[in-house]
Amino acid sequence: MGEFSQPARVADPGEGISVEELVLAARNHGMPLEALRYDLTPPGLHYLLIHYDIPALDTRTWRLTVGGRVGQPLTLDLDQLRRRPSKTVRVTMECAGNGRARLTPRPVSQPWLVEAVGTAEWTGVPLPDVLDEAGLDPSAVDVVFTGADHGVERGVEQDYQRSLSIDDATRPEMLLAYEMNGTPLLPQHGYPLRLIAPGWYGMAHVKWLRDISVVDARFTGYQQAVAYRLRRSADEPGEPVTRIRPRALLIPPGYPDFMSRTRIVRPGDHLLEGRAWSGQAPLTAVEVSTDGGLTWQPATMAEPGDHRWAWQRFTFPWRATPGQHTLSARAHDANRQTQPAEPAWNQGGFANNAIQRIRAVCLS
Ligand SMILES: Nc1nc2c(c(=O)[nH]1)N[C@H]1C(S)=C(S)[C@@H](COP(=O)(O)O)O[C@H]1N2
Ligand SMILES: [Mo]
Repeated sequence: MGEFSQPARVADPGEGISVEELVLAARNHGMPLEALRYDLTPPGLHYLLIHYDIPALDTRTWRLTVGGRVGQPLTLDLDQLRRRPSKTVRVTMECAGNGRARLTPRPVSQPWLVEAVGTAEWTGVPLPDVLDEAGLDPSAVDVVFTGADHGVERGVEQDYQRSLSIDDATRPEMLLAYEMNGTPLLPQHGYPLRLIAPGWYGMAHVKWLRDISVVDARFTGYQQAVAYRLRRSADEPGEPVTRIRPRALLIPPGYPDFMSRTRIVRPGDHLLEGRAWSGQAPLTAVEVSTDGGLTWQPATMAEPGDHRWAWQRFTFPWRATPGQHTLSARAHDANRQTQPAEPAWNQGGFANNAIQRIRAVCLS
């Protein structure tokens, strides 16, 4: 693997956030944590991650092509997609780089803390229906999704492309979405069409989708084989980043200090509230700690209802006493996975689901 096909650079010891990282952070905003109070993230508060530029697509000329190892290649315009049977799925999406800026050493890329998350209702055509109509050839191995955006990453010029295996691509929840929360996709969220891969980290949900190609060998594009891998060093192939690890986040209680973001709370009873999710298995429990992780107690969780792929609200009554407090929550899922106190480091800074710590000062 050449020098330029390496994943992200790692910051030197003590190297602060650079102007390059600030340029990314100013384009790609997170969800303010107080927006955890909504089941559906209000428009504009959902996080954003855009590798290159937002393409300007005109639906008079835009088409989705479906080809490769299929019996019947398809070319579909937006009206043809909209006339098909549709489905709406509520999905919590999280960037695989969420938590990256807390790693030491820091992988140099979009410097997320914990806020690269949001929940929306996506409406569109089930992907398996479209693949079924095109007719998968017995030689089919992967399905490759290509966006209309184009750029250079670590010296490799590319269209944004990701793949799913045939088994993953034909799951019933996979969606070609043209609406977010009941209105056409906004330009920044992939207008006119994007893939929605419920349960997967954000990179799989290809925006500005223009082509679906079925291929007869494992796809080795940059975003699949180079970028989104869990590796300890730059010269190992690593494991692919796939589904979202369990995570719980609390709405920071009280009110913030402008610069330090320390929370100020009044003495007495508070109802702590947050949301928790896992893309790997249904949640089984959420616990809260108000003493910096020494002791944990179960939170009360709302039922998921029909929304297997969306976060779940939890609450925890807390009596604040004067002094300093560190508040945390952690999620457990049915795969017996939970969250670590300290992040497991990897080269790209992916899938860091270490437990959130909120500093609160209770004034007497
Ligand atoms: N075509 C294209 N699709 C893309 C991206 C991109 O840069 N180009 N970014 C991916 C990443 S890394 C994430 S986290 C999600 C973010 O989706 P959102 O901006 O709608 O929240 O989109 C994914 N889909
Ligand atoms: Mo991402």
